[in-house]
Amino acid sequence: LMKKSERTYAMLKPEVIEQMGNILSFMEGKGFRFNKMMLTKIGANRAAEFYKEHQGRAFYEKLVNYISSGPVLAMELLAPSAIRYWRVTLGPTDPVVARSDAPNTVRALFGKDTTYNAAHGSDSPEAASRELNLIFNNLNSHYEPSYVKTLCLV
Ligand code: DGI
Repeated sequence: LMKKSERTYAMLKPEVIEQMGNILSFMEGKGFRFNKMMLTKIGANRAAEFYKEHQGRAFYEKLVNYISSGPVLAMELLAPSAIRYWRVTLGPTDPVVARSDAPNTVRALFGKDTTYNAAHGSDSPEAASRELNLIFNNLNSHYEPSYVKTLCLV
C-alpha cells in the first residue's frame, strides 16, 4: 500500500542562504521533493505572526528580528509523512545538541546555535497549513514588493 503524501512547510533561514545548494542536495538525497519554492524576505510583521506561538518567550524578539533580517528560502515539501520526516531530517532545535545526538541532520551539518539553526519545519498538520497559507497564499494581501524577490516555482 502506497503511503499518502503529505505537505509541510520548510524554510531555510537567512544565515544559510549562501549554502542553499548544499542543503537542497542533502534534502534531495533524503528523498524530499520541492513542490513550491520561493526566495523571499519576510517582513517583521509577518515574522511576528509566523512565530506568534512564541510571543512572550525571552527569545521571541530576537527570533523575529533574525527571521526578518534577510532572505529565506520558503518551500512546500511533499513526501510520505513529510511533517515528521522533515522534523527528523532537521534534527534537534540546538545544533550543538544535534551534532552529538543526530549528526546526519540539517541542523547538525549547517546550524550554528539555537537562534541560527539553519532551517524551520512545521510541527503539526495545523501548523503546516497555517504556515503554508501565511507564506504562499497571502502574497497579495501581504504583498511587500521588495520581499518577493526572484524565484517562484509552483
Ligand atoms: O520547532 P523548532 O524550530 O525546533 O523549535 P521551537 O518551535 O521550539 O522554536 C522555534 C524557533 O525559536 C527555533 O527554531 C529557534 C528559536 N528558539 C527556540 N527556543 C529557543 C530559541 N532561540 C533561542 N535563542 N533560545 C531558545 O531557547
